[in-house]
Amino acid sequence: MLRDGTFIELNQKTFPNCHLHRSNSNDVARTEQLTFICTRKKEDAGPTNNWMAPADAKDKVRPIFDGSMKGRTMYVVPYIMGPEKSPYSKIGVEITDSAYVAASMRIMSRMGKAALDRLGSSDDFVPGLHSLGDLDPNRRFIMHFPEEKLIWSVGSGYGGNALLGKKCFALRIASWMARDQGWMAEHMLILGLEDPSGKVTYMAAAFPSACGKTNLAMMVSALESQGYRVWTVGDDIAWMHVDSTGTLRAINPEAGFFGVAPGTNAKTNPNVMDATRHNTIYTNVAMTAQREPWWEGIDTAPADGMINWKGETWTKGSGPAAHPNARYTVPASQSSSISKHWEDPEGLPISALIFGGRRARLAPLVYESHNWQHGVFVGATMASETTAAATGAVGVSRRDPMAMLPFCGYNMADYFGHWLAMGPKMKNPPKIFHVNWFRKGADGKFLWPGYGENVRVLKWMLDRIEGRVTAAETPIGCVPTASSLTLDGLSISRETMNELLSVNPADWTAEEDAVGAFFKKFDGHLPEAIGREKKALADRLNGSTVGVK
Ligand code: O2Y
Ligand code: MN
Repeated sequence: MLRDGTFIELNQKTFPNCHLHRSNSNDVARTEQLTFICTRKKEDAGPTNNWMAPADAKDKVRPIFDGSMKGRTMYVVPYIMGPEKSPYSKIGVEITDSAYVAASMRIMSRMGKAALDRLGSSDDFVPGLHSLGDLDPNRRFIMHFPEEKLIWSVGSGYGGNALLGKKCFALRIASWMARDQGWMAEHMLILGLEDPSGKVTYMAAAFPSACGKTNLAMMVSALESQGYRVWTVGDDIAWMHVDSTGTLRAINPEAGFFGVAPGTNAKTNPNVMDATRHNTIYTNVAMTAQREPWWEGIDTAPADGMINWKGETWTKGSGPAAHPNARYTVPASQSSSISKHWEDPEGLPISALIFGGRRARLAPLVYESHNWQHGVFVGATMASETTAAATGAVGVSRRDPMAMLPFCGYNMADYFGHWLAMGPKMKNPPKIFHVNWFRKGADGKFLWPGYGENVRVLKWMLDRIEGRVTAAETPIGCVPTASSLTLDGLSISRETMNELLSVNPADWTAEEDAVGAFFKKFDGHLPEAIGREKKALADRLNGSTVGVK
């Protein structure tokens, strides 16, 4: 890769075994519009997925694959998604003509001999065929065939389009398998919150892309001096099973972090800044004159002599030096926040599920759902406002149930039904919360400091789980009472806290109209329980009953 320019060597003194890869400038992010779920019946893919019939999809893509690897090296990449010894792990085999993809898969999964040894002579694996093709966006397709557990991807060498273990297998194909087999494949980070006694409580959290999942999973707690510490288990995907005792247990199917670099610094994620000092592949970042990686929002100022992500000399005013979707790929084991239990074969017991989004005006800092069914409704009605980096349009609210809109491999209404069916299988279902770190005041500034201070909200959840604090009932769920959030050491006024926790029934009634319009897409498929929860919320908003629990 160094010889043919696929990799550029970074400063080996300050960044040992770190390399820079520059992707084609038309191939810089996963492409939802070119991603298809190919099922025999269109309704099995549902109204939120692009659909193609399997035979049509293969006829369309086969000619693009034809001869595409000629003259290239073909890599056969057997890999395990999940810890090597876990009964919940699954095997994939990716065939690719990209050395960068093979090297990245080695960081992101347990790849090679471990996978072959586990597979033995079994044919129980998910095959994935990948070729860079000619990188023409008009000849780029990411095809999923969940009925035969097969992935075909051509025309892109980037991220989720090309590292087939990640979004394609661990979410789209796995969500289909999970529905059939009675488990859950979710777009969730997994973290452990340690309390002063040393007890660790595990939580899984779903946020749409660009809401800071990796930063939350790797957080340095602002309450560390009080004995509260956050341990990382995973930053993007959780596979969860109900064990024989009725406990929901989660494994992280991945072995590394494929995180977004811009905005990452010693304040937003000190753990990953340390972790990425060695053995890291950087993609589409800029490079300083000292051959060190650089991006917008890093701790150092831009300097003359930098090379931008396209390999051109960067000058002030010439645009961003790093691509906004520039990435680091780093082994999870390199983070000092990694939990000593992150590879436990049986997975970790989950006590809380958290949904979240970026809502400037609407959602309070945190609220708790009434029960599992209500929590599923909270997840199904999630939405997040777009950032400039993602779409170019700022502040447009996009509905993203359970943060799975781009990743659910089947009809999303049936997915809600699957969530509803999972609750009764659990002896003590996790409490379900919703958070919003991004609420803004009238001056347009964020009301909550975020980052390491978010541990205060996690601590409130822990106190709720343990039955130690009260909550005030609102029409949407329960919010913290004035004294139940630990705010010592934080300079935030009572008025700001009131604003952060306020629930405005008029705003929520308008939100319910938007939810209704979204649900209309699902016609006859929407589970009745979701409709009942919607009606109950409307009634509560009309009556606006408030109390203390
Ligand atoms: O643009 C890409 O290919 C990466 S998108 C991504 C990467 C890591 C974790 N999550 C995401 C996502 O979009 O949710
Ligand atoms: Mn993700």
